Amino acid sequence: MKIGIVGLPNVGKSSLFNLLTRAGAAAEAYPFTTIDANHGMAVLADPVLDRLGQMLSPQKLTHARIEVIDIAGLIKDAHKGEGLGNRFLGHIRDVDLIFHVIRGFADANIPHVFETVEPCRDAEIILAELALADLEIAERRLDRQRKLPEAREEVALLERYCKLIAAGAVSLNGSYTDEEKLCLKALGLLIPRARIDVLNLPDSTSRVAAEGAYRISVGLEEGLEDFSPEERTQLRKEAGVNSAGLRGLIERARQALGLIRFYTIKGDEVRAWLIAAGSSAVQAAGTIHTDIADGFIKAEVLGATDLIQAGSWRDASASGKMKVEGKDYVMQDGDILLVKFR
Ligand SMILES: Nc1nc2c(ncn2[C@@H]2O[C@H](COP(=O)(O)OP(=O)(O)OP(=O)(O)O)[C@@H](O)[C@H]2O)c(=O)[nH]1
Ligand SMILES: [Mg+2]
Repeated sequence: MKIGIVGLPNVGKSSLFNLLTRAGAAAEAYPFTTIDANHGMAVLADPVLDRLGQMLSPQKLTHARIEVIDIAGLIKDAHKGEGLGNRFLGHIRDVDLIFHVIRGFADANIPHVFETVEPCRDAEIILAELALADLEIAERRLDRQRKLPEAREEVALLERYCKLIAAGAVSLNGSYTDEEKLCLKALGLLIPRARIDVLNLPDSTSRVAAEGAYRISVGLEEGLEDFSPEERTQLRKEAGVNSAGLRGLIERARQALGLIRFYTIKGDEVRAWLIAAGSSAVQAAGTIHTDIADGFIKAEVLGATDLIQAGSWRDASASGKMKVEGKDYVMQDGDILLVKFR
C-alpha cells in the first residue's frame, strides 16, 4: 500500500513528507522544488505496541510503516503536459491513497502559484486535473474496448464513469460498489483512489476547503519536536488544527486504506504488521514470510490488550483469552499471532 502526496506547487507537500518520513527531501520557497518523486516510509504511531514494548522489553520494537511518495507539484493543464505534466500523473497511478495538500497559509516569502490563498479554488483545480486525466485514459480505453464483444461490461462501467466525471463528480462514494472501484482503479484511473484532503493552515481569512479536510499546520508541526505530547495537543488546538496532528493523519490514512494491525512476538522482536481488514490467519502469516504461510499448521491468537491486561501470555492462556485457530480465522485489529508451521 502506498500514499502519494499531491497538490499545487509550494503548498508544503515535501515539508509534510519530511515530517511523516524524516527523509530530508528538499523543501524550498520556490515552486517545482520537487522534480523527481521522493520515496520514504511513514511510521505508524501505536500506543498498544508501545505498551507491549514496556511490558516485554524486547531488544527490538518495530512499528508498522506505510510507503509515502512525495510527487512534484501539479498545475492547471498538467493532464496536457503543462508544468511537469503527465509524467507525474503516472506517479499518482501508482498509489492507493492520495494526500491532497491544499495551501491555507499565507506567507509573502513563499510565492503562491495563483498569488492569493484560496483553498477552495486550488482544490478544485487539482481535482479537475485528476478528472481530466481520467477522462483521457477512459476514452482512450473505450475506443479500444468497444471493438471487443467480451468487454461489454467494462465498456458499460467506463461509459458510466465518464458521464459521472464529466458532470463534475470528484468522489465515487455511493455511486459505485467497492468491486467496481477496484476495477476502475486497476485501469489506472485516479479519482477512484482513496483521498484525504489535507488543509495546510494557518490562515484566518481562507474559506474552508473541501468539507472533511484534515486540518494541519506543517509550519507548526515543524516546531513541535521539543514539546510534550500534552503541549503539542494544546498548541494544535490553539492553532485551530486537528489536535492529533501527524499521527492522526496517518491513522486516518490507515483507516481509509482498510488496513488493520496485528503483532508478532518472536525472539527479541515485538513487531506490528499491517494487513487488509478481513484477511485470514494464513494471509497474515504470508505477510511475515511465505514459508510460514506454506507450512501453516495452526495459530495461537491473543488480543494485544488482553495480554497487557493479563500481564503474561501464561495468565492470558489460563483465563481462556488465547485461542487456537486454523488458516481461515479472520484476523481482528490488535491480534497477536503466533503461527505453528512445518
Ligand atoms: N509559513 C509556512 N510555510 C510553509 C508551511 N509549509 C511549508 N512551508 C514552506 O513553503 C515552502 C514550500 O514548501 P515545500 O514543502 O517545498 O512545498 P511543495 O509543495 O513540496 O513544493 P513543490 O515541490 O515546489 O511543488 C518552503 O519554504 C516551506 O518551508 C506552513 O505551514 N507555513
Ligand atoms: Mg516538493
